[in-house]
Amino acid sequence: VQLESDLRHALEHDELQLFVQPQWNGMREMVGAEALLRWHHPERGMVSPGVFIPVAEESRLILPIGEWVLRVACAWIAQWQKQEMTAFILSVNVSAVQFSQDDFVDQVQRILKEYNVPANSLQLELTESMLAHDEQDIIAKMEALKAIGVLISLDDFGTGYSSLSYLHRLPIDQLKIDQSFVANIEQGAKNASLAESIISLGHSLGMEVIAEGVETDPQFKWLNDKGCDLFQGFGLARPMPVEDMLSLYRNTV
Ligand code: G
Ligand code: G
Ligand code: MN
Ligand code: NA
Repeated sequence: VQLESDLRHALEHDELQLFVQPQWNGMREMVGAEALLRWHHPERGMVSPGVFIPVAEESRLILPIGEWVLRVACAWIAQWQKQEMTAFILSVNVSAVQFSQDDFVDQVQRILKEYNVPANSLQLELTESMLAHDEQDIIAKMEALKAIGVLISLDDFGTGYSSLSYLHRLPIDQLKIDQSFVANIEQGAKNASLAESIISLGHSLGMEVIAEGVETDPQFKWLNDKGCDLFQGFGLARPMPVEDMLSLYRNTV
């Protein structure tokens, strides 16, 4: 309860910050980033989203927080469009609580318009676990988002239970291999064959595949050799303030 009222205060007093973690292609070019929330609590210090997102979801504070995240994201994209970063894609995590709102798609469309941002520069990360809920509603919302032109990534992929026939019917642009499948991959761990299967599955469904939690060069190389399209992880770059990412971007292109 304390955390909840602190979180309400945080939202109103700019204690929330949006970090970004770069995403790279096989030629190690930075082609996008994932936006990740950070909370600088005045007493507790840095509170992880793993801790406060569940609190935000339970209290529904995730709704104003999620809207704030979308606005910050679109404001950045609008800047980048003027700075020769027109192909750069920013991915934003969407909570199941947000996505289940009747006006979610309208909200996204309204914010894109407000910031005059091309829809295909914004990617929404939905988790595989969200797919377990109202199938018709999910399909309808994803199709409405696709009609606007927004990209859809399926986060934490491989940890849920989506059936192939269901996946096939969803307009998903990208599968994000959960980091648990990437750990020790280069040592031929059991998860290596799973990661390889996810890459083939994604490609056979016409989807792009990104690996998260890439911590070492051998992991990057292994995944790249298997045809994985994009890479994200501490071994390439940690989540950082947006200014730092822009410096890194300018130094690497
Ligand atoms: O950044 P970190 O790895 O600590 O993130 C932990 C969890 O918090 C991840 O599951 C991530 O998806 C989630 N998360 C981070 N930022 C956001 C956000 O802006 N919105 C939502 N809904 N979840 C987020
Ligand atoms: O659930 P989601 O995929 O949105 O969570 C992303 C989380 O993964 C972020 O909290 C981010 O800090 C974390 N993360 C990003 N790269 C790595 C990595 O290479 N290793 C580990 N252990 N975590 C990572
Ligand atoms: Mn994510
Ligand atoms: Na994930």
